[in-house]
This record gives sequence, structure tokens and C-alpha cells, in this order.
Amino acid sequence: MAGVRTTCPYCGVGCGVIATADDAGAVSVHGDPDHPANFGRLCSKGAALGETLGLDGRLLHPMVGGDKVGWDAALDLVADRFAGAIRDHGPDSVAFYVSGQLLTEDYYVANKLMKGFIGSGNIDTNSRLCMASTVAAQVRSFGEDIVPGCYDDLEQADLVVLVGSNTAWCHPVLFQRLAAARTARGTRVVVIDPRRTETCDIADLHLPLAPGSDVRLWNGLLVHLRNAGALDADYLADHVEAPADFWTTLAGDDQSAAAIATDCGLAEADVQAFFALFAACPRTVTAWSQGSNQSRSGTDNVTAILNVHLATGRIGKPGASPFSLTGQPNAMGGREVGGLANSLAAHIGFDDAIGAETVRRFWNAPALARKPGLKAVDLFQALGAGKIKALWIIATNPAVSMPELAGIRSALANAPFVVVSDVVAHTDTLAFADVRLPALAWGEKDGSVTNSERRVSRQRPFLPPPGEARADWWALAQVAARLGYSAEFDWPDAAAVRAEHVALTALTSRRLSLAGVDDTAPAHWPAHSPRLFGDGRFPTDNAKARLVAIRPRCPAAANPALPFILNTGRIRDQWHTMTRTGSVVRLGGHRPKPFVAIHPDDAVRQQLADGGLARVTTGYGAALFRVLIDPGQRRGSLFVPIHWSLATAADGRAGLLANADPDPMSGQPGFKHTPAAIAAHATDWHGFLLSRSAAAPAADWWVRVAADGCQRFEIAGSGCLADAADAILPRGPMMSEFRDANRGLRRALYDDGRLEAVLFLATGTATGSRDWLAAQFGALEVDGALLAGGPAGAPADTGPQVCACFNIGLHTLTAAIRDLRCSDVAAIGAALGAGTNCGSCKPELAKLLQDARQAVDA
Ligand SMILES: Nc1nc2c(c(=O)[nH]1)N[C@H]1C(S)=C(S)[C@@H](COP(=O)(O)OP(=O)(O)OC[C@H]3O[C@@H](n4cnc5c(=O)[nH]c(N)nc54)[C@H](O)[C@@H]3O)O[C@H]1N2
Ligand SMILES: Nc1nc2c(c(=O)[nH]1)N[C@H]1C(S)=C(S)[C@@H](COP(=O)(O)OP(=O)(O)OC[C@H]3O[C@@H](n4cnc5c(=O)[nH]c(N)nc54)[C@H](O)[C@@H]3O)O[C@H]1N2
Ligand code: SF4
Ligand SMILES: [Mo]
Repeated sequence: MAGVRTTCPYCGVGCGVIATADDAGAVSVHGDPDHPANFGRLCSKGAALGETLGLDGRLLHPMVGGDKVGWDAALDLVADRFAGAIRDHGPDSVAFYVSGQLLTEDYYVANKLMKGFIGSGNIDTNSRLCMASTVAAQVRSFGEDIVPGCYDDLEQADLVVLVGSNTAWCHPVLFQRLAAARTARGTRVVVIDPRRTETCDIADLHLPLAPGSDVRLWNGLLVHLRNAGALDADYLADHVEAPADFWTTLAGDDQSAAAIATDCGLAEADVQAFFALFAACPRTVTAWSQGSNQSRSGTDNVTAILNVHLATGRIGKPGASPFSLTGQPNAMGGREVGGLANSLAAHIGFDDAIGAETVRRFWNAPALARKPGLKAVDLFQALGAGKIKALWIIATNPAVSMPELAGIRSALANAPFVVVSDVVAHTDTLAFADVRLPALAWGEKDGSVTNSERRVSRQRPFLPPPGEARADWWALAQVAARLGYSAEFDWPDAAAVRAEHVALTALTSRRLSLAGVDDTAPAHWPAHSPRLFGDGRFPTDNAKARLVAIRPRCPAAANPALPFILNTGRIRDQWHTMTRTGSVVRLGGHRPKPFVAIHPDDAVRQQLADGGLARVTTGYGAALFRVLIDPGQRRGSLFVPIHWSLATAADGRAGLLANADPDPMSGQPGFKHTPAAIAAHATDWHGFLLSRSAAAPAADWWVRVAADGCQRFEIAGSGCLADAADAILPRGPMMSEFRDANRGLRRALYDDGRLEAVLFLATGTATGSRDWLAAQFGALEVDGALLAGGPAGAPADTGPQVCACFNIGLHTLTAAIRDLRCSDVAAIGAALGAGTNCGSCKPELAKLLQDARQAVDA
């Protein structure tokens, strides 16, 4: 089969992918050399897409309770319960909670049904957790939610400032483009992040600011630029409106570099260096992500950046623009259709009477919503309070990803009626569903997505629909028809839905217009407009942008009982709640276990050992993590990844800990800043279980790690080894066992000569090659060296995985650097291959080289 051009379903970079199925149905995936987002590159997650396509674990049939039912029965029930709630309690008693991972077509239909026909604003999306602060800030400053720049700008800039963005891990292909531009033309890079992340590998300056102090820094920069005569006076006069008290408000704080440095917890020289660099580089791009958005002052964080770019006229020009890095593949498409509860449709707000009338007529809407609906945090609160009688969740996993999770889970447990549409059969959210609807997954579904630079690309199917899975838009349209709106929800295919959405955007006076945007090849909206606002004309009443006076507002402070600030975020090789990346073996090796990163000094003070367990507690809950001692952490800060759920770990969920603390303007939760405490959690043993059974082991703490041929669990607990072993892998008639004081207790269980399970427990670390042992599950004859953990003379443990593409571990790399004298990343690549495929591990390779150099110098 010829390759099918499609788009990666993970991050907002929106890389083009070519998928090719062979005669046996195996699919290979590679980067599309002609796609303008990636020009052929893919990161580790994109490169492993071919390994996510199996049907194991997929939801393939509609289910009511525990029973398979036909689509008709399931849809009848959904329509009946929604209609009943609307009849008895009004339209605001129902809600949809959707996702930036929907295609624009799905999103359009969901929004149209809720806001035009059910007549409520109660559709919100996980973009509330992600991009809402940027949306609010762009609307406030520009008059419309518009990203003014494009990816090329990051390559054409002289200075790129990355704010609250771990670009190396979260937008890896864009990071590689920036890194290449830096090598080619010497782009200066500044990273503003409390943590020293892999992104800092290319930073000329890293500002490890105090959590939540961004506004203070950006306000200070603006005043400094003004004093230095570095503002664009003409642009300001002609195209920007500033309130009369704008400059006096800023003067309310001591704007000396020394005072700013103190308040932001930075070195004064670093603050001065940043200000000087910014003043010297008219071609500056500032790109930001969740470190800015996910804050109680998220809207202001973004506004402070926009103020600086507006006042210097660095906007919508080649190499000069503010640039929001969007998270999900279709965060932007969702905003286009109006999927947030506080917008209506097609960038039209509820306050725009003429626009609303256009939408009403276009939809022939019987009950157009007239006011915003509930934002995610409020929506789940209303659910908990019994005000929402029916909720439909599509393509998101809020039972993992919402903050203050204990409350979310009890709201879902007590809700009268919950429908969940997903592609997999088991998620923490599906466990609460009365009705489960099987959706088409990537590779099966058909439609469009918009990436961070307003570029629309297609996701195209290259696999047949499995089981009874159907497109999300189709399920929504079927329910609409059952609610009595068959004429308005009658499309033959996704392309027809798209045509309707495009037609609506063309009718309004907003800058958003999909008219004339090529729908066969990746293209910007508005058509042929990679940049906007370069002409100084903004979509406001007087065509001017607005400076907005803001004052710093810091997050809830740490206190004696909760002395740390807990930060939460992402790791390189997993996607969110791991429903798809979690089953890919080569993506599981890099960071296999939920961890808490802590500065070495704090670890000493808290008596924490690297690799031991620690309990992190906040005002909302507690969870257990492996301790990762990390000099890149700021003192007083902790970092935990967001990815683990009940499906993948016994106890390691960030959502239980994070506060909601929403920004009052955007409603976006302040996920990055929760007061927390940490304490060592004593365990007597660690180990692992490999088993044919997927059942979680009876251990205090376990983590599921993807493995070939068996299930793999890393485990830890307390008590005597033998008792633990009996609980986890009870003795059987066909069992072999090995015990000694050093290596602990090892057990293998057979059934009729077939290996069923292997358990290794030790009071120290349980050694033994997991990969080699896993391979024994598929071997015709089990190797006699099984309980030795590997054959005699087997290669030593290669250490934690660094390169996912070639599965190369840390020990192998340090040995190569030492013994083969590899002096740069290219030399490592030539020797081992590491870093030569997707390149996602290059920052880590660079860091290993640097560590080795420092060790030699010392
Ligand atoms: N590998 C991977 N990539 C992804 C995703 C994934 O799940 N996995 N998800 C995608 C999605 S939906 C999103 S939204 C993006 C998110 O992409 P990013 O925003 O880059 O990722 P995060 O790890 O959430 O957080 C970014 C950084 O914000 C910093 N930060 C915390 N507090 C502050 C602060 O007060 N000020 C500043 N300046 N910085 C702060 C954190 O230390 C962290 O390094 O990633 C996308 N890409
Ligand atoms: N503590 C903390 N929490 C966070 C964050 C943080 O930084 N810290 N970040 C927040 C951010 S930015 C985001 S974006 C969210 C992400 O959080 P979620 O959206 O909850 O995470 P996902 O795992 O991406 O969930 C997507 C679900 O949709 C399913 N799915 C995939 N494709 C389809 C499809 O085509 N149709 C249907 N119906 N289902 C599909 C997947 O199997 C999965 O169950 O997490 C937020 N939560
Ligand atoms: S950078 Fe990686 S995850 Fe993001 S779109 Fe490209 S291949 Fe997919
Ligand atoms: Mo996100």
C-alpha cells in the first residue's frame, strides 16, 4: 500500500507522518519530509506510533454497565437520559467535557449540539487545564485569540526566550529545529524555568526563578526597556492603546534589577544579562507553555509577555513575535470551533450580539446558549453538588488529569449518569461510566487538526475501523438526531462537517477564517498568513492592541507544615495518562517509575536516599514516589510527573496532590504550585514481578512497566521477604525457588512446563535482567539460568534507558564516552547509534558528555 500522509496525534507541533501498511497489515511510520512542521523529523513518541496500533486493550463495543450492547441501544439510552434531565431540570443540568485531542470535526459537532440545540454553554474541555490562560490573555490584549507568529520565527530570531516550557521533552521536534538554527546562526536562548531541564542544554542563560514570580520579572523587563529607550515609540503611538495609569502601576514596585532579583530568587547579574540581551535583540521570539499558563496568575503571566512584545513592536514580524506553544494536537482547532465554555463558536464570544445572531441563523439553532457555561473546575464541582444530572466525557481522562482529584473522583462516583467515549477499554475515568462508547483511534479516524502555528493538517485513516468503533462526531450526531435534530446533524462524512465549519468561519468578521485554506496539504489560517498583526491592525474596536497594567500575584506560599512548592509536569517518552504510550516497550524504559525530583540539599535535610520511596503530602492528598535526587531542582521545590494513574501504578498520582487554585480570569488550574511536604517512606524490600497475568500484585507499591511477552511490575514493600513472596506469588506445585542473603528471594512458577511468573525480591536492589527474563516467556525451553537472572557471562545491566530508539542505557553510554573517547554527541551516535534516529535523547547525551568532562577536570 502506498504511504498515507497523516499527522502525529500527540503534541501541538503537529508533525506530518507517513504511515505505510505492508501486506501482512504491519504499519511502519516515518516523518513526512514535505510537512512544514517537521520536514521529516519525528521525536521518540512519534517514531513509536506504529507500536500503538494493536487492538489489545481497545474498547471495541458499546457497553452499558458491564454488558456489551448494540449502538442503537447505547445511543437510545444516552439520548433518553439527556432528554430527561433537560426536561426535568433545564438545559444547564447536562454537560459535555471534551478534549484538545478531538478532531476539529468532532469538536464542531459537540459544540453545536450543546450550544445551539441543547441550549447550554456547558461544554468545556481539557484545554481549560492547558491553554485557557493564553486564550484569555490574547483576547484581552489583541481582541481575539490569535497566535501572531509561526515556527519559522524561532529559526529567524536572534533571541529565543523559552518561558515555563520544557521544549526539549514536550515539543521535541520544534526544539530540534531551534537547536539546529542556533548551531547555524548563533541564536541566543534564554530559559525561564524554576527547574534546570534538558531544554537548558541549549540555553545561553537559564533563569531558575522562584515559582510564580514571572510577572515581576516581565514587568521589570518592560520598565528597563523603557528606561533604556528600547521601546518602539511609533508602534506604540499608532497601534497600541495603554491605560492612563499603565506606567504608574508598574512603578508601584521597585523596578531595580536588585529588587527584581530578590523577589524572583535570581542572581542580579543574571537579571541584568537577560534585560540587556532582550534590549539588544529586536528579533526576539518569546515562547511559553504550562509554566506560564498553569498558574493562578496564568492570564497575567501571558499578558506580561504580550505587553513587552507590543511595546517593542516585536510582533508578527519575521523572527519577532510572542508565541504560545500549544500542548495537544488540536488545542487550536478546539478554540476555533468555540469548544471552551466561555466562547460561543468560531471565535465569537457571548458578548457579541451580532456574531451570536449569525451563528443562530447559520445553525438554525432553536435554543442558542446566551451565556457562558461552567468551566472545568466548576463543572466538576457542580457535578459533585448534584446540579449536573448527565455528563458526557469524550477523549479525556479527568479521573487522572484534574487537580484535587479525590473530589473529582467522588463527584464522578455519585453522578447520576456518566457517558465516556474512549478508544481503550480501561481507564480510571471509564471505571465511572454508565455507558462506554468505542471511538475510532488515530490511524482510523478522519479529519483535521490545527497546530501551534495555526496550520491545519489532516489526520487520515490507513486502517479499517475495528470492531464497532465509530467516529466521535458520528456518535454525537446520532444522539442529536434522537433529541429531534436529525436535519441539522445529518452529514455523510467528516468532510461534510468540515465544510460546514469552514462556511461558518467565513461569515463572521473575526480574523479566524478557514475560507480558502487548502484542505489537502498543511496550510495556515487565514489562508497564506503565517504571521498576523505585522501591519499593526488588531481585531478590536479601534484596531489597536491593548497594554494591560498588571501587578505580580504570587502563588499560595509554602508554610511550615507544607514547606515545599510542588511542581507537576511531563517526561520525555510518555503522553499524559499513558493510555497509548504506556504499552510501548521502548517508551517505558526512559523513566519507568513515578518519581519525585528534589534538590540534593533538601534530600539531605529530609533524610531521603536516591531511589528510595518518599511520600509527598499536600492539603488535598498524598502519593508515593521514587526519590530522584536532582541538582537541577530549585531548593524548596519538588517535581512529579503527571502520567501515572490507578491503571499503571498503585500509588503515584500527581492529580491527588495538585491544587485547583484557578486563575480567576481563565479558570485554568494552578497545577504548577501546590504547597507540599515530603517524608521518607521506609520499605524493607524492592523487586519485580514478571507474569502472564495482568492482575496487579499484592504489594504496597507497584508500577506497571511495558514489556514484551509478559506483564512487568516493579514493586516495593515492607515485612519479611518470604511473607511478601507468598502474598505476591503463592507457592505452587511447579515452582522453583532460590534464596541467599545477598541476592534475596527469587521464585519461578510453571504450569505444565510453561513459565507463568517470575518474582525477584531483595532487601537492597533486585538485580536481574528484566528484558532477558521477559524473553523467557516466549522461549520454547526456559533457560536453566532463569533464577540467576541471566545466563552466565550475560552482558551486565546496561543501566536506565537514555536512547529509546536503540534501547541504549546509561552505563553503556558512560562506558563509551570513557573507553571509546567519544567527545561529542555525533561521536556517540557513530559508535552506538544513540541520538541518530529521533534525536530526543540528544540533550541527555550532551549532559553526559558535560558530566564526564567535569569529572575529568575535577
Ligand atoms: N513528552 C510529552 N510531551 C508533551 C505532552 C506529554 O504528555 N508528554 N503533553 C503535551 C501537552 S498537552 C502540553 S500542555 C505540553 C506542555 O509542555 P510544557 O509546558 O513544556 O511541559 P510541563 O512539563 O507541563 O511544564 C513546563 C515547565 O514549566 C515549569 N514551571 C513550573 N512552574 C513555573 C513557574 O512558576 N514559572 C515558569 N516560568 N516555569 C514554571 C516546569 O518546571 C516545567 O519544566 O506538552 C505537550 N507535549
Ligand atoms: N497535575 C497536573 N495535571 C495536569 C497537567 C499538569 O501539568 N499537571 N496538565 C494538564 C494538561 S495541559 C492536559 S492537556 C491534560 C491532559 O489530560 P487528559 O486529556 O485527561 O489525558 P489523556 O491521557 O490524553 O486522555 C485522553 C483520553 O482520550 C482517549 N482517546 C484518545 N484518542 C481518542 C479519540 O479519538 N476519541 C476518544 N473518544 N478518545 C480518545 C485516550 O485513550 C485517553 O483516555 O492534563 C492536565 N492535567
Ligand atoms: S514533536 Fe513528537 S509528539 Fe510532537 S507532533 Fe512531532 S512527533 Fe508528535
Ligand atoms: Mo495540555
